[in-house]
Amino acid sequence: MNRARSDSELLAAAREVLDENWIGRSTIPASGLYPHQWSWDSAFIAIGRSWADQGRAQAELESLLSAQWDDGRIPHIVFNPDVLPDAYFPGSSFWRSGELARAAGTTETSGLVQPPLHAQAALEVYRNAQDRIEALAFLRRVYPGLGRWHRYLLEARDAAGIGLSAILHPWESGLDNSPAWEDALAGVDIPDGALPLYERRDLVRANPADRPSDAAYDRFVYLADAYRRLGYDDARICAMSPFVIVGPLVNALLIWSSLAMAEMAVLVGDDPTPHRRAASTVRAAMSKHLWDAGHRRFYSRNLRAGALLREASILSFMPLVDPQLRKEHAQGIVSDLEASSFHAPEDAEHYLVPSYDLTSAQFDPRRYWRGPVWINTDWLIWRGLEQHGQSALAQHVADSMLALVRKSGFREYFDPFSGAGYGADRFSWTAALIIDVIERRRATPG
Ligand code: 2M8
Repeated sequence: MNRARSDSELLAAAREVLDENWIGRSTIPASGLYPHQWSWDSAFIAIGRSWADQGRAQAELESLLSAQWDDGRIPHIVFNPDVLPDAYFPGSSFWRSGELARAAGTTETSGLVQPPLHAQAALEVYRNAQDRIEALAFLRRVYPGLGRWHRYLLEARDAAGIGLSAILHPWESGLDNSPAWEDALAGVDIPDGALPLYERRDLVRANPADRPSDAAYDRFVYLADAYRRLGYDDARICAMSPFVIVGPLVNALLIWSSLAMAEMAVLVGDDPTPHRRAASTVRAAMSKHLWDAGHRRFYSRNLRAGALLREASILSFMPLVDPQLRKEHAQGIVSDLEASSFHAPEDAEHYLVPSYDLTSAQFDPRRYWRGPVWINTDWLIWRGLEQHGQSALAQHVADSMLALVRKSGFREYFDPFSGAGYGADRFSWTAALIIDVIERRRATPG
């Protein structure tokens, strides 16, 4: 049980979680369930750390970039050589990155990617830095790798040549088990004998009621294995895979991060124009291919089926992180956030923002990405709402984040009605983003 804590106590407790999860060069998401470095977790963690620990914030992003592949991809997992090989499945022996010429040096990694928050994180590390001279040197070090990362996403991952970056696996979405992928996964037939033998490690370390089903996991493993068999060749997998999706989270973060790249370009003496142009291209493509004017919502598009995946998930709200999002689009998102599908009645206990439609039969208050509140998606919505002048709703979301952590601790995710905490405990991005909420509110009292 957590007693009500002041902001200062919460800050100290959050920093303790991050320091406990520090493994000498980066921070693991949580001990037990996630004992390696995860890509977008590190971006969130660097932002949280930047307020009081510039050194570790920089190291977090630089250690991730040191595992970047020659083709520019930043792998979604960088394996920690100090834990046992079976500590997490799929481990390094599944991905076999070391056998590929394009994989980084001796560091073992996965071959998938995760949503591109990294450039925005690097810029925030610079902005919050205590030592500005060192921070500028840091930007000069990371800028070229981040530029290669964006080129990879904008070129190798533009599967349909429409200016949008595709994901090739639900693990690449960051919202792995979301019902948003259900339709597309239903189209994945596993031929007899094609599924490698495997043993789930997550069920040993977490409550099975919180985790993806076995049927979903089989598809996750089959798709990852197929990608590896093709040598992580994007052109081939984009042409052959049954799971090729362009969505609003990855592409909105690509816009936000491209605008961050433009700011960094000015700071390091490079030309910002290509980054601004990239942001505009992706924004126009999102408007054309992902916006559903009837529902006034952004959806993911299944490129294989050539259709929108009309699922009411939290993914639809992510374009708010684009500061230049069209007014009409921002208004559509705000009305959705205020409607009963994502906002329980004010008079009963509730927390914002559930990861899936509260009124849907598929809503589940505790299963991984199928309903619970997650602090990282809340944080993205909070920052997005602030950018679009929606301060009352933004404050409501930030209050929910703080209330959840005060009630249940730094958990991985939370029940949107009772606020009960589920999944891993002492979870890094929850701690990091709570630090950002408290520090930003202190820096800009309103
Ligand atoms: C979850 O994903 C991993 C696979 O990458 C898993 O389920 O084992 C997701 O919540 C993902 O967004 C997150 O980055 C990762 C580590 O926190 O866990």
